[in-house]
Amino acid sequence: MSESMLPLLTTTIGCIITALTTYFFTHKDAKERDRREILSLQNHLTNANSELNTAKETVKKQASTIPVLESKITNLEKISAKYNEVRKKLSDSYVVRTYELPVILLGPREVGKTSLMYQLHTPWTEEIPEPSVKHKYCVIPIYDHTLDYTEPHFADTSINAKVKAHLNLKIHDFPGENENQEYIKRLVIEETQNLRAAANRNIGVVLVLMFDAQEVLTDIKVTTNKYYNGELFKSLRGLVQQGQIDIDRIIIVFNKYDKLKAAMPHISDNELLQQCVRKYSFVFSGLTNVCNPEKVCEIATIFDMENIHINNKGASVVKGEMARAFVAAFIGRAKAQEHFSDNHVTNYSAQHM
Ligand SMILES: Nc1nc2c(ncn2[C@@H]2O[C@H](COP(=O)(O)OP(=O)(O)OP(=O)(O)O)[C@@H](O)[C@H]2O)c(=O)[nH]1
Ligand SMILES: [Mg+2]
Repeated sequence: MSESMLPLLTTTIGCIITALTTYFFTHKDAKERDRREILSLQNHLTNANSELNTAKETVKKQASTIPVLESKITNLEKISAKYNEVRKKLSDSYVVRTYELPVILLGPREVGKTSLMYQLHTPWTEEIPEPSVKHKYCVIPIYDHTLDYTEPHFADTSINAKVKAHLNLKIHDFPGENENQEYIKRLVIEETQNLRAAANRNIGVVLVLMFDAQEVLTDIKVTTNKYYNGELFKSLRGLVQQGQIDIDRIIIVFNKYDKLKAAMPHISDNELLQQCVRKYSFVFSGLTNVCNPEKVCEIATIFDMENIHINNKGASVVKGEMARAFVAAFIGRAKAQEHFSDNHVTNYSAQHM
């Protein structure tokens, strides 16, 4: 080899070494990258396998709950069908509202207050009432009526049901002594408040003023005078004016008419009734402004329990007079009139008011 070829050879060998070195290092980097990539892929594969296993587990578990869920759905469908049935029945049923009209029987001893209560409450009884010793009351149904509006049903307030009103009389009976009048006064105030709260209609308490018609034949008894000049009657007008009580009807009852008629058989019933009214005019003049005179009526009655089968008069008429205005507040005046006619009473006593 000539000397001139030596640099060429050296250069050539240098190039080869450089190429080999470059190849060696480049190849080494690629291998490292591949190794890292393989490691990363292995990690991904492990994670994916683990996720797959978890998913398989979940699917397995869920598959086992499907029959339970299906059975639950079936049960819920049954309950839903039942609930719909109950809803239908509830909406076809009624909400019952009970309204009570307070009626206060007033009068001195032995005029027949308890006898009237018996005739309204237990007309079949032959028991002779004992003189009363304390306040008693009884409830008498008079009319049932379906109102023309609906109310939420108490069993499910999302359902509206028709309202059936049960109308009752609540009849209060007291011993005929004056010392009961303070209590009666408080009761009338309380009953007025109850009535205003419950019925929300223009209704007031009914007072029944009872007399022993035999007194027409004699002087009025001291006890009768004392009773009707008592505390209650003095304060009635004031209570009405203060708005503490509402009086809707005053029924004047001349009881023991059998005794009066037996003593004056030739005088007409109407004339006897007017004699009674005149006899007690001092009571009626004291009732001015207690209640509208048109709402006052009188009737002669016989409530003798001893001879109830052959000798009784007026209990059902008195009941009708107690009930009419109350029932009218729910079904209207004309309809109430059909059920409780007012042809059997007069109102002569209003002339003295
Ligand atoms: N003959 C007759 N007797 C009657 C009549 N009404 C009631 N009596 C009798 O009169 C008496 C008194 O009747 P009660 O009903 O107890 O009178 P009351 O007003 O409740 O009397 P007290 O409870 O004492 O305040 C009883 O013996 C009754 O049988 C009637 O119309 N005619
Ligand atoms: Mg009594």
